[in-house]
Amino acid sequence: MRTEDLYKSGFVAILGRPNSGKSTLLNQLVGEKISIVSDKPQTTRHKILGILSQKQGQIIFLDTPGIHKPGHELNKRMMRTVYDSLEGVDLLLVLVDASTLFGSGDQYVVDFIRERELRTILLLNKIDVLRKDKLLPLISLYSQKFDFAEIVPISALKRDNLELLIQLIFKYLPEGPAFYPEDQFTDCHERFLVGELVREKVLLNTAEELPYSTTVLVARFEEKGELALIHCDIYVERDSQRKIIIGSQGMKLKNIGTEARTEMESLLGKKVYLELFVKVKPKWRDNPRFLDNMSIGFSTGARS
Ligand SMILES: Nc1nc2c(ncn2[C@@H]2O[C@H](COP(=O)(O)OP(=O)(O)OP(=O)(O)O)[C@@H](O)[C@H]2O)c(=O)[nH]1
Ligand SMILES: [Mg+2]
Repeated sequence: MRTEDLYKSGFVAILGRPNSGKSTLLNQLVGEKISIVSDKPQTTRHKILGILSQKQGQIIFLDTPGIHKPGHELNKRMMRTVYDSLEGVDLLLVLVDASTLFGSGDQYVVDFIRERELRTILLLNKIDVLRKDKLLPLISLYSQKFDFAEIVPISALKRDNLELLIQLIFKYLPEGPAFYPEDQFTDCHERFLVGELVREKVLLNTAEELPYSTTVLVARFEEKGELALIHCDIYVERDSQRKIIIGSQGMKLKNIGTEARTEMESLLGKKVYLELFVKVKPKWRDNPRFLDNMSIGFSTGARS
């Protein structure tokens, strides 16, 4: 039997700086919206699993928080999640935002992967917004820094080169069984995913420090036939932030609610009655019990 005829499977972690496009890539590879995406760094706080089942085999992707120097306890836990995600993986995908200049944050990522002894594919992402003449110098810069198994320019957003990437990943995966049923695309609970959708809509509707200071707890998730009753508490650190999220005459919160509800309805395939409350919890980012409650720092969002 030829090696390309074998059924292959394995775990593939997606790593990189915040905002490099990891969650966009996970969603595009799996073909489902699993991991939330925003233009604000440090959007992903958990390990998020996405499963791609094809005729050749099954790839289990792990989206991770962006690699950054941690300040708050929240960030330390996010980085712990990155380390935990590497355990037992067969392959690493390291994403860089090729549309920005190489800087100290990128060097930090290179040093991070140098310390691991894992086979790594480098993905130069966002080539849709990159001048063509910038690509070759970047490839040569990175190839001097680390012995990557492959270097592939992609656009996660436009799906450029993603089919090629999937074939390359299969090339490096071992023969093995399917770890999940073929129709399953994540192990995250719906309860976790709806909370993330609310957080995504808050991120997309706010700026500056708010995205970092916001978190969401799903207080109620009840399915009654064709209806889902969902109640989420949005937590911020200061009353001024609470006012920003609510907005003038409650308009911003209403908008956040409408956007989140629409996506929840397509996720759950039923009507959603959504209630949102905004609460103040000073310094929650350094509160271990509160972080435990949100399963931040545990190995998977599936726990929520
Ligand atoms: N132009 C362009 N934008 C992209 C591409 N991939 C991702 N983006 C944008 O980059 C921003 C960050 O994307 P995410 O997928 O949230 O990035 P991330 O690496 O998961 O970020 P963190 O979770 O914060 O670590 C979003 O605004 C995406 O739309 C791409 O290929 N091209
Ligand atoms: Mg992300």
